[in-house]
Order: sequence, then structure tokens, then C-alpha cells
Amino acid sequence: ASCRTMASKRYYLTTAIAYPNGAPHIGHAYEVIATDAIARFMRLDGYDVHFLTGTDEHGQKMVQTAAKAGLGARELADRNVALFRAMDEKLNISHDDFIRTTEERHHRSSKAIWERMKANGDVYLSKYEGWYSVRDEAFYAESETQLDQNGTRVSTKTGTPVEWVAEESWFFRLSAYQQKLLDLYERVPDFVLPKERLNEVASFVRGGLQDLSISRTTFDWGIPVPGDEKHIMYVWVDALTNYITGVGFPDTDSAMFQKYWPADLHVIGKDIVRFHAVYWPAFLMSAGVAVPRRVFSHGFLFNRGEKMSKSVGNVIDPIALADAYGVDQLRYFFLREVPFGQDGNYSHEAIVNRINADLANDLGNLAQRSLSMLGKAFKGVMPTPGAFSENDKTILAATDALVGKAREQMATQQIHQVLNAVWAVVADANRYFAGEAPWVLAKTDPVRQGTVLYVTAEVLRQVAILAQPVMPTACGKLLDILAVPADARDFSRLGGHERIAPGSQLPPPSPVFPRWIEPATE
Ligand code: ME8
Repeated sequence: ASCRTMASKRYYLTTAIAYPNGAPHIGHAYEVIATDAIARFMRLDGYDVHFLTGTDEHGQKMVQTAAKAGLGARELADRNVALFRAMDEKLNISHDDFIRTTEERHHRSSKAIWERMKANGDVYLSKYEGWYSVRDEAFYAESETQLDQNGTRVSTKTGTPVEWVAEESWFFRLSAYQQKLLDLYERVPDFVLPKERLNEVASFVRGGLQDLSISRTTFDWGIPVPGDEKHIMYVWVDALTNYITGVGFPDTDSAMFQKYWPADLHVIGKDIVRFHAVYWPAFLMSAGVAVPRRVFSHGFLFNRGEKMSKSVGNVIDPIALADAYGVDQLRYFFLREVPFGQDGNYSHEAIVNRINADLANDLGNLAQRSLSMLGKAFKGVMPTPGAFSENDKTILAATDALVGKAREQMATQQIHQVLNAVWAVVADANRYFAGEAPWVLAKTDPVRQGTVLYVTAEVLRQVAILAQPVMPTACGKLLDILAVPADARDFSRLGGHERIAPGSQLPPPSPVFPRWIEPATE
């Protein structure tokens, strides 16, 4: 416990672990990009970050998909895991660990949490009879299902078909955790964000909790139940446990576990809030393990239905999107366009608009114009500024205030608000630059021209540092052409106590944010 308090600037965050029953889609890309931006933000802000992602490989859905493809579940997983890893690499994801639930460390960890829950008296043998959706890997009460137009019984919430299951099963005494969960939501009001998601969960829990079936006997692709190996664990028991496996569970005395658990943040989609905000804390309480600090539920992304660019091809494939528009451009688009926590749309037109308006025009042109003027008028040597005018002071003050605003927004994962604040300053800086007209000052007042270019470069420095979590490569390039040393790019360099160095020699500027030009159609 002492380790945990001493190393207070540590931060453990996770994505959901994806089912590798197919290739990664845009939702997977969105989640891992957003989580990566948060991880990079916290690292730049001085935190010792551990970022875990991975794949959820057991369960009936994997078995069924594999069978349809004429493969074994393991084989299907291996093929698709390679695609998830390739996507992470392509999208420049900075995870520290990639967990596969088929790994030995995870089997050990899942058996250990099971045994702890059992030792606590929360696991008992009985018979399950009820509805199960393989697509959702979820049990539903009859009242949560309905008949669709074809007479198929489906989950009301998700529309996926359910099947009747009647078999011997181990149960988890979830009913015993109703009050403890409600107490948790009250004690930690931001345990789930956005707030509305917590309200939904709390009202579900208030409605009463049934004990949960946590083992299956009709297939064997999963983790055997300790002491009763004809049962395998319900896939969600093992899946959720990945978050503690990733920091060394069951070795709770390990340096890793002591340092990083409880997790600061689980980033997940809105369809799996109940698993993370009800089952997961209940399992942990039962096992005597601390609960995570926060679950953030992001929204779903939808293709607006518009045809994407010809060069994009398959729009479902995030790698094709990154190839077409650029990795940093795609990351920026998702994180700026979609308020984090809400659903969003993507379309060719919307992506191109962000690339051209925000990146090429607003930020790219300002950098290109000011830095090429510095190249020509000052031989690329950063001028020493004269006394700052009121206009200079105003734009610098707005820039210096950004890091504080960014931290405040990031405290509740409002990534889009961080970008909104930064781009508001970029817009101010464009007005400043146009108003000061340094190209006119070239003839009338070169010292003043140098001051304007200096102030503009300082704004660009802070903007580029702050936008690194979202666009690591492009911002790195912008900081290169501003001659900002590699070890002076973290958030401790922001806020105005440090300024861009006069006298530094800038490399020749090259455009960082190219315009999107529609490819010619034949
Ligand atoms: O749910 N837009 O895996 P998964 C945004 N294995 N996010 C989306 C999305 C979309 N269109 N579609 C899916 C699972 N997601 C479990 C998780 S965690 C212990 C186990 C999100 O591959 C979804 O909400 O179906 C989830 O957070 C993640 O992608 C993986 O979904």
C-alpha cells in the first residue's frame, strides 16, 4: 500500500479486449486510438503509464465462427490476432502490453480469481435454464427478449438471436452485491462516465440482481473451472479478469500489481457497460481485490452511408482508412469530430473537411507561412523578441492557459474539448498573424516583424506539444521544424514559464499537414 501512495503519478488504463472472431473494424480502431491519446497525454504530463490492450479469445462465438470457416477456434484467433496487432502498429498505438486470454498467465489468473470468489462463499453449483445470446455472449431474462418479425426470439436491446440453454452451471452470488454496488456508485459518483451511463447502471441494479451463471458444459473452448473441469468459465468471467492478469495477478505482492492496481481507467464501448460496472466490481469485491477507479463508456461510430473515397475501398477496414487519409489525420478526425462518450458519424466529406479546414488551413498554413518567413527574413534563426505588445500578451496568455484547460478536460476524458481549446487558440493565432501583418513589417519595422514571428512560433510550440497525444508523428515533425529539442516536448514545458529559444537555427520548413486533393476520377 505504501508503494501505491508514494508512486502517486502512475496511471493504468486499458481498452476492452476485442473478440478476434473477425478482422478489426472501425469501432476497434476508434477505441484504441482514443485510449492511446489518453495514455500519451498522461505520459507527457509526467505519469508513469501502463497501457494494456489485447484479445478476448474464448467463448461460444469464437467456436461458432471458427466452425463456419472450417477452422479451430485457436486457429481463427491466431489469424485475427495478427490483424489486431498489425492495426495497432499501423495506428501508432503505444500500448505497453498486449494480452491474449489464451495465454498461460491468464489461465492462472482466472483460476485464482475463481478460487477467491469461491472461498468467499459466492460460487455455487445449480442448474441454469434461460436465454443466451452467443453474439453478445450474454444471458438475458425472458423479459429482456422479444419475437422479431420472423418469429425468432431476440434480445430487445441488441436484436441478436437468443437460444434456450438448460444445463448444470456454477453460479456467482451477484444478488448479494446489490447494496455494495449501489454504495460504490454513491461513494464514487464518477465511477462510470458519462454520467448518464452510471444512472442507467444504477437503475438496473436498483431493480434487483439475479445470480449469474458463470460456467458452461456444452463446449470446451475456455478456461476449465478449478476442481470441476467438465465446466468451462463463462467467457466474461475470464475476459474481465484480463485487467488484473495484465498487472501480475494473482501475485498481488508483485511490484507491478502494487504499483498499478487499481486501474485508473477502463475504456469500453457503451454496449458493455453492464459487464464492467456491475459484474466486474462485484467479482473483485468478492475476491477481495480493489475495484477500478473509473469506467469510461465511449459511443458507437457509424458510417453515414455516404460512399467513401475511391482510394479508400473497403470502408470497414481501419487500415484502408489510415492509408487513404493518413494515420494522424484519422486519429485527429475521430477525436475532434466525435464528443468522447457520444455516438458519431464518419464520412469521406467529414474527414476531408477536418483535414483541410483544421489541419491544412488553420494549423498547417500558419506554420508554413510564419516559418518560411523566418527562413527568408531571418535566415532561419529564431529572432530575439522586442517588448511584447498588448496583442502579443493576449495571444500568449491564451496559449499559456491551454495546458491547465487540457488537464481539466482530460480529468474526465473529454478529449474533444482538449482539441477544441487548442484549435480555438490556433484560430486566435491566425487572426493575430493576419492583424499584425508581418510581411508588411518586413519593410517598416524588422524588429517588430521578428517579435510577431517569435510569438507565432511560441504559440505553435505549445500547440504542437499539446496535440502530440492525438497526432504524434505530425506534431513531432512540427516540433522538429521549430527546433524544439526532443527532451523538451513534455507538458512541463507549457504554461509560459518557458519560451521557445531565441537564436536557435531552424531547419528548412516543410509542410506538415498537406491538403486533401480529390483524386481524379476517370
Ligand atoms: O465486446 N463503434 O469485444 P468486441 C465504437 N470481447 N465502438 C465499438 C463499435 C462501434 N461501431 N463496435 C464495437 C467485446 N465497439 C468483448 C469485450 S472486455 C473485458 C471484453 C467496441 O470485439 C465495443 O463496445 O465486440 C468494445 O468496447 C470493443 O469495441 C470491443 O468489442
